[in-house]
Amino acid sequence: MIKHLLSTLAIITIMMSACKPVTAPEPFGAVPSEQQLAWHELEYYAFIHFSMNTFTDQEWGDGGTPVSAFNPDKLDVHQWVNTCKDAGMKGIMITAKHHCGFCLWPSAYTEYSVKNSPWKDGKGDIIKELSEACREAGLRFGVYLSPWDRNHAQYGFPEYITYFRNQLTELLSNYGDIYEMWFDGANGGDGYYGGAWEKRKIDATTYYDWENTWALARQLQPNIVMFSDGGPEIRWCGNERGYIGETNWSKINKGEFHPGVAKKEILEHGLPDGNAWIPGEVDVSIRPGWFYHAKEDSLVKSVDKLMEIYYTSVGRNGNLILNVPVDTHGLIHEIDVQRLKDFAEARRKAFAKNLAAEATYEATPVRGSGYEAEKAFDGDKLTYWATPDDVTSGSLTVTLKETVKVNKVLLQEHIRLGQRVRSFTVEALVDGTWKQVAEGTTIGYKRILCFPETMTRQLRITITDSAACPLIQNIEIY
Ligand code: FUL
Repeated sequence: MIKHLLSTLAIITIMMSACKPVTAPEPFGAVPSEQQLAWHELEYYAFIHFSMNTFTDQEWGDGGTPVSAFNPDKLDVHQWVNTCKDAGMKGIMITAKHHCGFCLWPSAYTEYSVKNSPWKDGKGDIIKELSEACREAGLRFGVYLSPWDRNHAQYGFPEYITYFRNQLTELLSNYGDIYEMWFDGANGGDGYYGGAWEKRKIDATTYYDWENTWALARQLQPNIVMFSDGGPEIRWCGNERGYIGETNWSKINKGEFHPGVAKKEILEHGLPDGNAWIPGEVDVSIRPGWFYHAKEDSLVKSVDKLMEIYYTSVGRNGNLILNVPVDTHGLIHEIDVQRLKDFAEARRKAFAKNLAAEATYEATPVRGSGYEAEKAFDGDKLTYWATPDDVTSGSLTVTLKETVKVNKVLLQEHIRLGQRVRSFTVEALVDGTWKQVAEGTTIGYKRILCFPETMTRQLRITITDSAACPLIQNIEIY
């Protein structure tokens, strides 16, 4: 009887420990906001540079060109939107005002805008047309408002800040949802300045009183994310050539940088222990310049170059904002339209079949029930393979349906709880031995590693070091 009771007790104890709920991992370090998470998922969107510069064949207009020069004869925002949508882009960011100060919307605060141009007899509003066309097509809409204004008479004086905020208020109040606001770092220098034709210097750390400008933007658009060299939500990648660091943490220290004042090295790589989630955005143009120049028609980047850029931006935990200029007709040039299509097709081919979708998986160690290897393949953004709290390394093996050629692995961390992985390797089982085919440092929102084509049926991904227990949300193999 006692023996029976003891064995029953033992069974109950075993059952109880097996049912012990596995606790969820705690967030680690700085984590993204809901708005930043939504921004990460956009991955790839368009920059459109269009302004007075388009008509003067310049990159930086001095602000003194008469408004009469702005006169596109076939402007069609639907052509822009369709081009970007067909290209697989998720949104459009437009230069509402570039450094020359010319406004693509009829601002009430300046005469230097479309309202005094011959285009549509001064009745047009590009920001209105484009924001509506984007909304209809399901694309996000973003706005670039240059802090530097080479046209405005009061640039460099306190009055200009009021002007700048008035314009920001117009843009963020009258055109629906704005997903991202772009504040460029180019600041001060010579210009027209209402006819003064002089050089105006400002202190970029104090002049704009950014904290209050950002607060105003947030009040008008609670879901907005703001880009500049130092955030506050999205940071520059430190170059305009289409790449972010191979090691790329989505964190830097809050308040350390200002638009126009930042260390490129830190922008390129982020900081493993940065105190704020401020991920990097890679801005690059499909042509050498940001604005349209007929002489660059033969210099549109090749599909190979664009693919390289894709892997060194989206493939390295950075969003890609690819610029396509609008020409003097008010259209995206046909060469660029075709190139964007071909680039989309090349991506479609490169990622045609996720071989990991039909596979079996095994991981060690596993945190417990609900955190198994399978969770990295279920397409659910809220589930992931995790190790126990005190374990900062682990391996996951994928067995494919059959032996095939593979050359790419795509990994995603569950960044909702912070970025953790410091290093990892990818091995393939070739003729019975494990052969390392790739290695990497950070993962973050998304990491894509390309390696020479390898015939294999089994791949092993090993997280070799992580700042806290690794949480792997998604793995794809191509
Ligand atoms: C730079 C600007 O000066 C360029 O003209 C362009 O707008 C680019 C995206 O940012 O800093």
